[in-house]
Parts: sequence; structure tokens; C-alpha cells
Amino acid sequence: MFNNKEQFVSAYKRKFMSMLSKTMGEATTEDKYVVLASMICEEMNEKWVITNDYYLKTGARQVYYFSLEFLIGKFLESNLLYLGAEKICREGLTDLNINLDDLILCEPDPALGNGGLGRLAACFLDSLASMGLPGHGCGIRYKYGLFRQQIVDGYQVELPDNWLNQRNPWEMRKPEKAVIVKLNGHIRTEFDEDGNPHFTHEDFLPVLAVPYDMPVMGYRNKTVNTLRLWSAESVDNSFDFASFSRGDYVNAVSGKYSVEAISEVLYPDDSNYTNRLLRLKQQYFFVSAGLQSIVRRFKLKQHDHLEIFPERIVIHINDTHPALTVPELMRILIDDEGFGWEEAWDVTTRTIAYTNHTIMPEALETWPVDLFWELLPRIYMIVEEINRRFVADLKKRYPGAPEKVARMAILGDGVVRMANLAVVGSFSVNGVAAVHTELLKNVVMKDFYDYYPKKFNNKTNGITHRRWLIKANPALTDAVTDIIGDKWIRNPVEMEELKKHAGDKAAQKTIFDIKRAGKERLARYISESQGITVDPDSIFDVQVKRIHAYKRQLLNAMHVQHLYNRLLENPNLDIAPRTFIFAGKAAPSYYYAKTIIKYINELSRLVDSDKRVQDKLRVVFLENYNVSLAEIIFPASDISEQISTASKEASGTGNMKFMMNGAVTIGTNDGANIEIRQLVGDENFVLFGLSVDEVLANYASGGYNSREIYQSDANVRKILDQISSGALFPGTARNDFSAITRSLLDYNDEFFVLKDFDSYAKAQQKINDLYKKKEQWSAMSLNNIAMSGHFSSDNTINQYAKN
Ligand code: 26Q
Repeated sequence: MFNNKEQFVSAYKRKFMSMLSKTMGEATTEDKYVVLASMICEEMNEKWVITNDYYLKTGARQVYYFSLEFLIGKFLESNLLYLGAEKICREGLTDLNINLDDLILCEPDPALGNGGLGRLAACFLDSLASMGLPGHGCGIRYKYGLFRQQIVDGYQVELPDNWLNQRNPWEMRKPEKAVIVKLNGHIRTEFDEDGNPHFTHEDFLPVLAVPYDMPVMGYRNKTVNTLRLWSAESVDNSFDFASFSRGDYVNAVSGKYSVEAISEVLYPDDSNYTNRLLRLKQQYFFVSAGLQSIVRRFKLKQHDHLEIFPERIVIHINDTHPALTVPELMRILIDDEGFGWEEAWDVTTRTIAYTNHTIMPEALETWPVDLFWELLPRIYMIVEEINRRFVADLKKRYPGAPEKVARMAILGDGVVRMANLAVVGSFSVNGVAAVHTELLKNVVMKDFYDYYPKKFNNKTNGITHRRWLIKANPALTDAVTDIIGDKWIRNPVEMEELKKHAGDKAAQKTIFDIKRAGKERLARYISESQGITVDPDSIFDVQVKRIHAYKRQLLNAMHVQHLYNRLLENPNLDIAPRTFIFAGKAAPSYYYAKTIIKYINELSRLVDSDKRVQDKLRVVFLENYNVSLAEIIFPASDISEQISTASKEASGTGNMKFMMNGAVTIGTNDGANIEIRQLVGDENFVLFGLSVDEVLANYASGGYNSREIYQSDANVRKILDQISSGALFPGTARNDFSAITRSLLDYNDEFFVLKDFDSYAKAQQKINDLYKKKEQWSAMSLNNIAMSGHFSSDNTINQYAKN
């Protein structure tokens, strides 16, 4: 469409006129952004159509990634990059007196996910498209994404994320592809002459599911895949005319709102399961809509032989949130397509693959039977039958072990166990890092592993090097290409070549200077957005992720307080100046996590206002961590804090983004940290803390008493006493931090913060010493970058595809 600047300028002017009835002078930045974005969409549309057509013709097996979350990040800049059109656009816009960066900034960042699980889905879509593979996303078009976080007086305050109040040029509404999802009501069973049952769903609440398609562009190739997000609308004729004519307008319209509430807002909890009816509605809503549209398209475009469905379609479920895929596909095959049970079960269990993302048993999803049954009467019947048959098989296999059978059942204790449903109904179950998969097999899902050993497998997570390196860090991208050529862009494992240059002084200097420039950029952002000055010559020590007890932001913060204490005791203490950077959101109902945020902010205030330590210590809590902010943070980080209690973090993916941008990890032997350390070697990773086995042994024996550490470790005692007396934090109510001290002392420190404290402090001391040797540090940094290609999500996707 535009091969040069002049063509672009005239196309832009034309598009501007056809979209907006204003002059350029009257246009807002947002207007100008929407015009450019629409041009990019048109550029993609042709490829989009061709891609779909191509997939149809080849009959390739298509994967649909079902996920309640897609944390995709902004589109404009990455689509320009992927098209290779940034230069022409930037220059053309300059001629029109428009600054491309302003347009990029004004795009809202779609926050349709909470954290790791949602961002993983986005990385996978990026890899699928960039590798030219037929893979699409299916989810919900939330009107409100994850809340925006503000910090007021040190506390987190949540604001709505109304990302659709601007026009969204990246989506295409497809009303002709809408489907009906049925909720509530009851099931009438009739028998035909042969005695076969037929089920009719009566008096249900119809919900219209309308798809909005977003193009997912591959990196400089011909592929454009689809992210299909469903929006809930009331069916036109559900408007209650009877109430309306009685003059009860409000009642007539309120039914509409209760239906539309389904796609209103993303639940802001990650891992802490809440049994909210609306959440279950969301799950069924998008699963049913997605499956109906896939089956419909399959019948229409491909074959009427649904028996070969599994040869052409894989449905991948992102955790148990879409586990209703199992009974819903059964329902469609049996009730709508006339399949018998065995046939339908065979098709279903060859179609679905399940990824587990969490180890903590208390976080496994369950739904109370009464609530489930009332909302989804037909689905409940099917779950009951799946359970009945499964339990019968179990009893045959384990005649003398009723407890085992009861544990493995899908229904029990008055709830539906979604993980059990997902395992039974899928052909593959995977964990997201080697250690996580081992824990699934040997601890959390041991019974199932014994029963279905072949189903279980590992797929270590990955991140797209296109967004997290090429887009986020163009300077480093160019440097890598200068040093080893550009083959790594298509085949990221080839970044390993960099290792040969880790000892090279010139390469070390380049890396150091690029990092320094990244830190300046972040420093500028911090000063502009929060009015805080930080020194880009200090070490940037960064922990950014959701706030959680098991992720142990507390350990990091307590260590900062420890450094503060040491500096007061010895003002000449020889430490390299450090800026501790934190960011992350707490679930709104997670009181403990919110307390941690307040504590970090009070530490920040303490350190900031104390002249004695100002040159050496800084603490910043950055507001509203999201994908866009992450893209600025990773290139600016020296140290990556990956300090979860061993065994708790399934994988982690931030750890990989830091590594790819040259940060050195201080971390526990947990999740993918273990694989990072194996790849880069001991000397390029700073390890501390209990191992998985030690943690598990401690839990098993109750062998750890946190009060003993409090008694025996003077450093720890001092920190905790300062926290509970409130002496250091005059701006804080005295009991503000009691949740912290109680968890550590009264509840025996479930996450081993005190137990690991000493080991952590020593590891931090080691980092301090290493950083002073500038060249050695840069060599470590280079080694980390070199091995990071192994964590490209392209590799993960390759393994999924192979299996
Ligand atoms: C469930 C029910 C009700 C409300 C919310 C939820 C819910 C929502 C999100 C439960 C869990 C999540 C998200 C979990 C998550 O992000 N897990 C992370 O997944 C990453 C990708 O695999 C891993 O790297 C992380 O280790 C894991 O914590």
C-alpha cells in the first residue's frame, strides 16, 4: 500500500478525510492515532483473508488457545515493526507535522489479563503467527480490563480501566457470526421409539455472544492469525415488552444489563479462587461460544465428518478456567450432532489439551455443585455422567482403595473439581517448567500420573523475543546483530554465539553503555511520572510482578531495611549505590499483599528523607505495572529478583525477560529459574535459599520454627521490632503492618522469609561485590543474553507442535 514516504503521506491524508470530518488542525492526537491504526489494519486485512484461506486449503490441524486472559499490550508500534513499516510512517508523519511517538503513547494498553498466565497466552499467539502456524486465540472482550493502580499515601487504590472508551481500531465486530449461549432453565428428557433419550433445554436465559476479531500479525511474514474475543449482549427479543408497557422501564432494561455484565470486567484475582457466579458464567459463556463457532465452521467449510475433528482441531485450555470445554464439546456432539456417548467421548478426549499453571493445592479451582447445577443444568448432567463412568473405571482398577477413588473423582465434597475434569477430559496435561511438571507428577497430581502416565509432559514457558527484545530494546537488538549477524532473529537459540564474545572488552563496553542508556530512559520515566529522581549510575535492582506472599516481595523489602540499618551503623559502609525498584498490583481483596505495598512505600519514604543514606540507597514503587511499563523496565534492569519460596512459582516468565535484556538473576531454585541457572551456569546466576526438597521436607516435618530465627538472628529481630514498633514509619498507624509480623511470627512464616533471610542477604552482598567489577559484570550480562534464546516462546511452541 505504501512503498515510500510520498505514497504514505497521500494515503494518510485520504484516510484522514474519509474517517474524520475535520481538518488536521482540529484533530486530536487520538484522531491521528486512529487514522494510522486503521491504515495498518487495512494493510493487514488482505493477508488476513489469504491466511485463513490458506489454512482451509491445506487442511492443517489448527490450534485454538482458550484463555480467559490475553495480556497483549499495545498494537501500533509492534504491528509497524512486524510489517517493517515504521521508518516510512515515521518520516511521512513528520512531513505532516505529526510525531509518531505521540500516537504510540496515546494508544490504551489492553489489560485483558492479570499477569503471567495472560501474558503467556499473548506470547504464544505472537510465536504462532511469526512461525506461520495456524493458531488462534479465543477469549472474552472485557469492557474493563485489569484495574489501573494508583498509590495514594502509600496505599493501593483501584481505578476502572475503561480501555474501550476510545475507538478500538484493531478489532472487527462480526455480528453475523454471533451465537446463542444458554444459561439456567431446566432440561426435559424424552425417549424415542428405540428408548434413546433426547434432551431439551427449556426456559433458559439466552445470551448473545458476539465475536470481535483482532488480527495477530506474524513478524515480517505473510501470516495473520486471529484473536477472537466474545462480547455478551442481550438477544433483541429478550427485551421485556410486558414490563415496558406496564411502564416498568427499569425492569424491562435490567435483564439486558445482567446479561451484558458477563463480559463487563476481568476478575482481578490471580490464583486466589473466588466462587463467584459471574466468573462461572464468564467461563461457560466464552467456552460455549468458542466451541459453537469452531464446530459450525468445521461443518461448513471442511467436512461433515465430525469424527475427524481431532485430526483437524486442537483446543488448548489455559489452566482450568476453560475446563468446561470438556462437557460443552460433549453436549454439542451428543445433543446437537447426534453422537453416542462413547463416540463423543473419544472425539472430545482427543481434541483437548490442558496446561496447569499452579502448584498450590488451595489454588485449584472448584465450584459448588448447587451453583453449577442451577446455572448449567445440562452441563451438570454431562459432568455427572463423565464422573460416573470415570469412578466406575477407578473402582475396577483400585478395588481396595476407596479414598483414592474419592480423591480422584470429579465430583466430591459438594463441588466440581475442575482440574480433575480437565485431566480426565484431555489427551495431554503439561506443567510449565521442569520442576513444576515433576511436582505435578509426583505430588499434586500423583494419583492421576499413576493412572495416566502418558498424558503428563513438560513444556517450559517462553517469551517472545520479538516484543521483549527486538521491540523493547532496539539498541541491544542492533548490538547483538552487529556482533553475531541477524540469524538469531529467526532462530533465537543462535544467540548462543554471543557467548564467544562475552570476554571481549568492546562487546562488554557496548553492553554496559546500552544498559546505561536504558537506565537513563527509565530514570526519565520515573521522574516524569512520579517526580522522583534516581541515579542511573546506581545498580537498578528490580522486582516487578503481582504482589503475593509466595513471591516474597517482603524478603526484598526487609533486606532494604537491613541495608538501611547497616548504613546507619556504619556510614562508611562500602556498598555500590542501589536503586530498588518495585512494581506490581495486588488483588483488591488481598489485604496482606496490599500491606506489603504500603510497607514498601513507607520504606521508600524513609530512605528518601534520610540524608545519611540518600547517596547509596533508593526505593521506588512504580505505579500501575503493565505491559507498556514492563517494556521500559526490563531493558533498564541490572538485577532480576526471582525470589519465590522454592516449589511455589510454577515457572515465572519475567525472569526470562530480564535475562534476555542482560540482567543477572538473584534467585531461588524454583520454576524456570532452575533451567536459567543450568543454561547460564553457576557463575552467571546468584543462587540463594532453600531448595524445593528442603521446603517440602520442612512442611512435612513442621521442622521450622520462625521464632527461633527471630531469637537467634539479631538482624532479623531488629527489622521486625522496627516494623512492629512503628518507630521507623511515623506516617503509619501503629498496627498497619501487623499482618506482616503476625504472618512471620504467629503463623510460623509459611513462605520461609525468615529462614531464607540470611542466605539472601549474603547473596545480595555477593552481587554488590560482583557489580564493582564492571567488566566481569558485563560478561555475566552477555552470558545471560546469549542463553536467553532458549526461552523464546518459539521453542515452546515448537515443542507443543511436535507433541
Ligand atoms: C481463578 C478463579 C477466579 C478468579 C481468578 C482466577 C485466576 C486468575 C488468574 C487464577 C489464576 C490466575 C493466574 C495464574 C497465573 O498467572 N499463574 C502463573 O502462570 C505463569 C505462566 O505459566 C507462570 O509463569 C507463573 O509461575 C504462574 O504463577
